[in-house]
Amino acid sequence: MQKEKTFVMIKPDAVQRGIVGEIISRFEKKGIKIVAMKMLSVDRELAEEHYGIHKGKSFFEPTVEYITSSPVVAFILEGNNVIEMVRTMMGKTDPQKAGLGTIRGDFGQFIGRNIIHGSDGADTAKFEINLWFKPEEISKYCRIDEDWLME
Ligand code: IDP
Ligand code: MG
Repeated sequence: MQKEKTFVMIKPDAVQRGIVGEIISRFEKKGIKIVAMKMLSVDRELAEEHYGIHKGKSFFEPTVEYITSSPVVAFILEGNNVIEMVRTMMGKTDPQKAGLGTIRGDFGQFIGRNIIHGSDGADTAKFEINLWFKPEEISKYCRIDEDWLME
């Protein structure tokens, strides 16, 4: 398994509903390492770049408005196969279809208020990490449980 980084964003609805800690806690308990984290109010330019791949689709404009409506918490997670692992932990895009036990399945009800974003592949992760973070905002360290997570 390859060590990789992924970009995750806790969306405005989850910040407003006070479940940031619970969501981050799930990643921590899974043994996934946080290597960068910040709260920020997203401007239109950043939101449009982030969702650029969806430009022209019906949900593009509402999604840009959603993401810019109130602060988000953005972070970078690092670990083995972490891109896929985080997508699995998030669940399907539509919280109604996401399984119970997933973040979207447990905390969301509507596709337009789906709690969290996570990069969907290696290229997207690279693009999004670059878009949201400067290199000096990313920490390098070992967690004390690392030896006990791996076989
Ligand atoms: P993903 O976040 O699971 O990767 P995408 O298809 O890449 O899903 O869509 C990006 C985001 O756009 C979704 O997380 C959601 O916030 C929003 N979105 C996608 N499809 C719809 C829709 O049909 N209605 C409203 N919002 C949508
Ligand atoms: Mg996506």
